[in-house]
Amino acid sequence: MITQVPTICPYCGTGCTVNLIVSDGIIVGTTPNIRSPVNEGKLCPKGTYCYQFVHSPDRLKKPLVRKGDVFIETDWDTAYHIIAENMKIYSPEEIGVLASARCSNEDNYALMKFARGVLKTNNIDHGARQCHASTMTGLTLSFGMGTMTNSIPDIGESDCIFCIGSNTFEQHPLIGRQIIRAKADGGRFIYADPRYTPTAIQADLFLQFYSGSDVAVLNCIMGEIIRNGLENRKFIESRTREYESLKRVVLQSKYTPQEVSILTGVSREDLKTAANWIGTAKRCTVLYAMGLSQQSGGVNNVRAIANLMMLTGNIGRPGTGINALRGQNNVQGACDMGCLSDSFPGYQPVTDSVVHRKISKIWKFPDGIAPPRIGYDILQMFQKAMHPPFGIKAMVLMGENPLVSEPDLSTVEHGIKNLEFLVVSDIFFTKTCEHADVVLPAACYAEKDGTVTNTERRVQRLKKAVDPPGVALPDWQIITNLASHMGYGDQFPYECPADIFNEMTQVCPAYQGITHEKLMNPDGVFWPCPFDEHPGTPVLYKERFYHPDGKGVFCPVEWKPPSELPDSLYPYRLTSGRVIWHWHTGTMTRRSKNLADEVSEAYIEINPADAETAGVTEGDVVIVRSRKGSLSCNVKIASDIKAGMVFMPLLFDTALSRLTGKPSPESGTSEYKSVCVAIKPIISHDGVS
Ligand SMILES: Nc1nc2c(c(=O)[nH]1)N[C@H]1C(S)=C(S)[C@@H](COP(=O)(O)OP(=O)(O)OC[C@H]3O[C@@H](n4cnc5c(=O)[nH]c(N)nc54)[C@H](O)[C@@H]3O)O[C@H]1N2
Ligand SMILES: Nc1nc2c(c(=O)[nH]1)N[C@H]1C(S)=C(S)[C@@H](COP(=O)(O)OP(=O)(O)OC[C@H]3O[C@@H](n4cnc5c(=O)[nH]c(N)nc54)[C@H](O)[C@@H]3O)O[C@H]1N2
Ligand code: SF4
Ligand SMILES: [Mo]
Repeated sequence: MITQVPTICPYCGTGCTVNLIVSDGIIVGTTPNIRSPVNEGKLCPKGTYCYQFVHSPDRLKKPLVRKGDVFIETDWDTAYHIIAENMKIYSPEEIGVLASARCSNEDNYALMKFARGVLKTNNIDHGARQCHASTMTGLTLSFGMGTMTNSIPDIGESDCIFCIGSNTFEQHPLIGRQIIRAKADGGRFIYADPRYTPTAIQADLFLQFYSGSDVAVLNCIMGEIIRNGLENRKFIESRTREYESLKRVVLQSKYTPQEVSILTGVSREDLKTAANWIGTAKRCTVLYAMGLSQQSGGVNNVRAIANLMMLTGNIGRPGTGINALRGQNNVQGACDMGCLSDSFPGYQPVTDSVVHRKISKIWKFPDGIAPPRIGYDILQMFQKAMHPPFGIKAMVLMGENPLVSEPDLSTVEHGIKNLEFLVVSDIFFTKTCEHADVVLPAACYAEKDGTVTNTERRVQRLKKAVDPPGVALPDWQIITNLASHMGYGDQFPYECPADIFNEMTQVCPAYQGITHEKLMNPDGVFWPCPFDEHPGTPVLYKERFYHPDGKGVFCPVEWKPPSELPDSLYPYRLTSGRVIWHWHTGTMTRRSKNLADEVSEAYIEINPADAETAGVTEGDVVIVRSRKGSLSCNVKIASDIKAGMVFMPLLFDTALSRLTGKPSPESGTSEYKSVCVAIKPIISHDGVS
């Protein structure tokens, strides 16, 4: 029998609905869902082929335990017993937990409660730290909250889209479609990026600048808007504070188009045109992603964007706003669920005694929960693991592959090797699993029910299409069973994801009015949805910001050079990112034939002139060396990249993160987008070394 199960694509934060076509318990294909307001009957290649890894023969099927240097298969009870016995050995300060932007809200809520209630620790975090942490910090300072302000369909309503540091057409293709919609209605599209990406092809105005010069460009645009009287005085007066301080900074002579043009490589005319288009638009919207946030000055970049949109009054209406495009399918949800070292669900601070009391009362742990003290974030956990005997000694990881994706890899490697006990739950045996003591087989997206929250804060339902392989279980169920083994069955009475969701809505005010039943509607529900009759909130800040006085706060920022600048030893600026065909550490896309056929090896993209200087040609194998480490890969010559810059995708086990350095102290995010490197040929494409 053939059935069609509509569920949510497991890749990016766009959250498209994909119909999985199931024949006799096997997914044989997909069709795009026509009813979804997000993708309206379209899918990108990853969505189209998102079924191909599900039945891969090397899915994890049974729990594995380490015996010396080998893993042996075991049953669930033995695995739970080993974990429970080991967890008893360590104090709460010695345990770290990583949740997952790849897992459902229910999986993440269960793990968060397990960390705080069973293990009594706030040492819980996840990969969002390397992603939009700068956004959360920056936008919270400006607006009081750190999320995307508007909806995806809303972007198509804009008459000027300013996209900076987001390669939307490759990384959020179905959001890219909204840019085409806006353009078809006469909207203008400004694109700012160091590379001429597939997104740049659509631009009406392309600002190609050196990475790390965003604040200079943004301050220059704001200065021009003010000099030409295009600021929105009414909005500034009625909705914001601290405007005079912004004015003082952006009107300095160092931010005039003439000066900024020299610094960034963008022409004076183009800077002026950008200011004019943004300043005169009726509805201007910003799209941004890792190009802004993955820099040591990421928080300042985000504040500058917030300043620009308040200056022009482009907040709180359809077609306007700041659309900080979330990356992973459920990174928004994992943050909302409180998988952060400093907050309970709904960004309620762990240090707030009223919240602490309220949640303790709902959870009813007889021996209390983690004290109201901020825990370690993901990188602190690995750093602490490097310093036995006082640091982190045991970790539980769900759906994270830090040995490929974390920055400053030598610290992470060292930390993981030092751990006395490591549990990893994944759908495949990853590089990180190699260091585990227990590996748990998880059900993937297509094998479980639950909910996920996409980049627009739209909560949608995941629907089970097929059974998991072997004895694999959904993560929420693994955690529930483990909690029972550890004596907390009463606190984890869940029989299905809806039980968890219902409890979560009592703990998380922004989700309070959402139910699994309401989510039967294919439109989903946007949070905040604080009570039953509430329709949800697609557009934030219509009347007030989330600061207690309701005002948005201008936070002027000065441009600072990136933490490293090229010199004669390391002459190129390396930026890393993604390509449309693959997903991060590649565990899923490299097992999808149609995607792997497109790109199957790591490479470095280099401008033809730089290639000549470096003495390399297409297909050569080169050593790429930074101040932190080195790796080897193939050369791809590309005129799309600015001279002086090189690009690598992060999807292969080349451990690109060997090259990247320490994270920013403000947000914990690393400078992935600008690392200085040297390039040396080792084997030319004709085999001569
Ligand atoms: N196909 C695919 N899609 C994905 C992912 C994937 O792995 N594969 N991952 C998802 C995730 S988790 C995320 S976070 C998003 C990321 O989505 P994006 O942020 O769109 O992707 P990136 O390739 O990391 O970087 C975006 C752009 O930043 C530019 N850039 C580099 N340096 C600078 C700079 O200094 N300033 C500016 N303004 N731009 C700069 C790069 O040239 C690049 O074009 O993608 C999501 N979507
Ligand atoms: N150099 C460089 N490094 C980067 C970046 C960059 O731009 N440059 N970007 C950073 C960013 S933005 C991000 S978001 C991170 C991503 O880094 P990660 O989150 O570590 O990478 P992923 O490959 O998305 O996968 C996490 C793991 O989840 C597993 N998984 C998938 N579904 C499930 C499930 O249902 N249950 C369980 N238990 N496991 C599951 C996958 O098999 C995979 O092993 O990488 C960061 N690292
Ligand atoms: S745009 Fe994102 S959510 Fe939509 S199909 Fe592509 S990868 Fe999946
Ligand atoms: Mo991300």
